[in-house]
Amino acid sequence: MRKVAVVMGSISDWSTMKLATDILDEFEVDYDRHIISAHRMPKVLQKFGEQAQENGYAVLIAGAGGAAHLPGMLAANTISPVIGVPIESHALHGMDSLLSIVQMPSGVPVATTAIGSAGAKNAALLAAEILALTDKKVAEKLIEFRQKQTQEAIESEKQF
Ligand code: RP5
Repeated sequence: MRKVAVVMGSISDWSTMKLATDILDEFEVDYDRHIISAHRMPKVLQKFGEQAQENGYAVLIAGAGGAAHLPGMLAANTISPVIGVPIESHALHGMDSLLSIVQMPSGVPVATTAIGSAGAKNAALLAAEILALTDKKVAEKLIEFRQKQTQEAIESEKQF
């Protein structure tokens, strides 16, 4: 079973990460949601990462804010691809989250998206694109999604 894990560091990340699960729902991609704080639940995090492959997770989406260790530490514990979503923090508007997720040293990659809502949505789309490499149904839905988006952009000109 190939599915996606949507992991976040805190329940306070959910309003952003829900935008990712909304897209996974739209693409009928199977996923599980988890709250795993890197600094409050380090042992749970390690076990989750180590068991990600045997639990059938083809891709992990990890959203975290502030000193956002979660995506990097998950990536350190699995060879499944990890997509990091920088949550928009209050103090530094997500720049802290972005820099701490994107600046992974060589050897353990995290595919980092934009800060906040665009990043959460794109993380789900990227996960769908990875699944689409071997799942024709998801590939077809992605093509439809792109066509609809293009059409909406074309139509928007008429609203001037
Ligand atoms: C991070 O700290 C979480 O990902 C969250 O974005 C941030 C604040 O967490 P809370 O203090 O709201 O639980 O671990």
